[in-house]
Amino acid sequence: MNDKQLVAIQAAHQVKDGMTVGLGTGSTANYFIQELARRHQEEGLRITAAASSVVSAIKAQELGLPLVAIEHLGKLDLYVDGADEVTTRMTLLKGRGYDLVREKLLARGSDQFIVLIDKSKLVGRIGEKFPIPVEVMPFAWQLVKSRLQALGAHAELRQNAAKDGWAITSHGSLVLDLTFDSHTDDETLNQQLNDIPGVVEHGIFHDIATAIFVADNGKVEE
Ligand code: ABF
Repeated sequence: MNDKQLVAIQAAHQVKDGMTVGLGTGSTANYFIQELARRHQEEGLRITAAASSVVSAIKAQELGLPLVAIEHLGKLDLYVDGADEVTTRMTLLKGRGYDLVREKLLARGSDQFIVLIDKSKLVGRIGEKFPIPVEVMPFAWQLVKSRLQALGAHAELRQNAAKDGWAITSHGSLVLDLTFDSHTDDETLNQQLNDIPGVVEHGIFHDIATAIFVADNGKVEE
């Protein structure tokens, strides 16, 4: 069993009968979905699930998990997802795979948000290893880019996988990937990005996670 599987199984055992559970997206979240489906089938665990992406919805459906559309949810009991970076203050970088709007919506709407990572994702500051994704309304991208540059960011419009056009999210937004020459305080940057008109959502998840499960060579720390 690999480390991603290990944390995912541990998180799946936090789920209690009758819970409404948000399903994250990515390879770690996939292991969580698998174990949840196993518990649903073999142990009779009753849950209602909501997916943060089409990919996770299809996976959950294939494995027989009862799904509800996000628009029918007033709140969730638990959201479980991976992340790209996590600081010691439990601030996260997420959304390299585009679905950060739904991910943040489910994470914020949930009583608990468990983040599943291996040790390699622990960082001193957000943006240390990866650019910070910012989803923007298509007509707003140039004005938003200027605002971001004024904050000291390099902002690159993300290309699609084939590199023959721009990346479009499932909501029809564009993505600007931000890098900085000098260190910017995560909390301040989070607020600055929240305040820019035309920004749909961004990849800094500050003050949302309630627990981080960190796998390190076959062991899990909380
Ligand atoms: C998604 O999965 C993203 O927010 C994050 O970028 C990524 C983590 O993926 P993995 O678990 O495959 O490392 O939730």
